Amino acid sequence: MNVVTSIAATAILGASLGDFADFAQSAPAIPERMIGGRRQFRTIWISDVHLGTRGCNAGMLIDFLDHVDSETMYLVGDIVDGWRLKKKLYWPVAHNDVVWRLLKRARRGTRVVYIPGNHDEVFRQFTGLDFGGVEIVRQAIHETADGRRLLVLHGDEFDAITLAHRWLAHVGDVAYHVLMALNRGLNAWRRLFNMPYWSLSKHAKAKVKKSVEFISNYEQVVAQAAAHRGVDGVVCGHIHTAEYREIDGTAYYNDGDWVEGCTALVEHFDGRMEILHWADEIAARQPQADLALLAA
Ligand SMILES: [Mn+2]
Repeated sequence: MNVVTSIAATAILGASLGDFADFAQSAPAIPERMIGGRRQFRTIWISDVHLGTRGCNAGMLIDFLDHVDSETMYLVGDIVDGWRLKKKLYWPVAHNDVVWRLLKRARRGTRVVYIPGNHDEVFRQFTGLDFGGVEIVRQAIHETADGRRLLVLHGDEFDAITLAHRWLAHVGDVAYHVLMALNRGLNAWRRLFNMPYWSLSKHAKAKVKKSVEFISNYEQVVAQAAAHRGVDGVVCGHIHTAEYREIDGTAYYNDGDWVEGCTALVEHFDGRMEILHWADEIAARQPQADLALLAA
């Protein structure tokens, strides 16, 4: 095991790998809400959580995990940010609590499939293994309730094709973290005034023509690769842009991220797919609370 792996593993487990199974039996710092009565789905896909970075909206993800349940859950990569952890260890209790909840689901009988991405590629060396009931694979084929076959992968596999120059990726990475810092500042300010979470970078990205071109190009490349594999569609993450599009007869799904958009992809029991925008779900709860207060 190399240094990065052991740092990441220690950070996640707060102990040695041998204690992995015991971790889910411990108590989370933030107690679980709504263990019964959660919204049930056949499948849930989340990715790009980036645990170990300040950009991660762990609180919102904890709220999501406490309100939903599924038969199968795919963790579609970049769950932990190994690149950032390597530079400086940032691991608040909420990040531990996310890992705790994921392991607890596996213990309670959800099939949890973890597909490491490029930021948590240190876990790719554990492909084929099972960590506390979590299967680690490089990609998966998911069959929907209505019989469609979907290729599930993180999506960094297509960077070589979609990014013409590697240095551009690095400039993008720096610009991205500046934008994320602005996003945090803005939302701390908005919270002060009781305004709901608003993603600055999501709106900035939609405005920048180059970024729009990159995203649509990426979606095309991924859908073409899926068509080539003979599947009906593809589920990926990586570019932090939740989407559902039909591209030349191939379904392209992106489950988004928990840094900017705070989204998940879900499959209902009839095979119908939906993107859940969790900031909107939380905001929609607010008026009800206010009404209850008025009624009291
Ligand atoms: Mn990625």
